[in-house]
Amino acid sequence: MTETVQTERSLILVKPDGFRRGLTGEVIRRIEAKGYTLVALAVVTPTREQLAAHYAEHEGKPFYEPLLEFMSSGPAAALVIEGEECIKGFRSLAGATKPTEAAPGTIRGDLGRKWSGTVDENIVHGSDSPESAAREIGIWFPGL
Ligand code: RTP
Ligand code: MG
Repeated sequence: MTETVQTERSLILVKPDGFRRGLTGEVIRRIEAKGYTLVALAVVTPTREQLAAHYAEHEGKPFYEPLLEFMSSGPAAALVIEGEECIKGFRSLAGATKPTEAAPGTIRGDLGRKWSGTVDENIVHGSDSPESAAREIGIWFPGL
């Protein structure tokens, strides 16, 4: 049986730690090298409202407030990418949530480490499902 390969979109953030460290270009290089297309790209200073919407699933968890503080600590880059199964594919490029557990070869494994604080500063975010992608694209690129 042949499998249908989905062309889909994903919302990517180069988080404030990655942006601050000048890693935006490296993240984009890896996305393009994988064969995904850039559909939208912006430098954003996340507002509390955007972050509360983006991370609504984590409200009430112990790391929620530190996470919002970290995510509003400076500018970030927001991207919409497109490609076959790019949601799952980008999360493979990103690696495991904790930089210390992410495999070498991944963005977090190659470039992330423990800097400070209570949340994992892990350079990138990528949508985890088509539903999340549609919701998150609406938060960062309304009208796209
Ligand atoms: P993301 O949503 O940012 O792409 O990351 P993820 O799916 O790999 O991880 P998730 O469980 O959704 O958590 C969101 C972000 O919160 C921070 N976090 N820190 N215990 C901790 O220190 C902790 N747990 C979560 C990370 O920045 C994580 O990416
Ligand atoms: Mg997540």
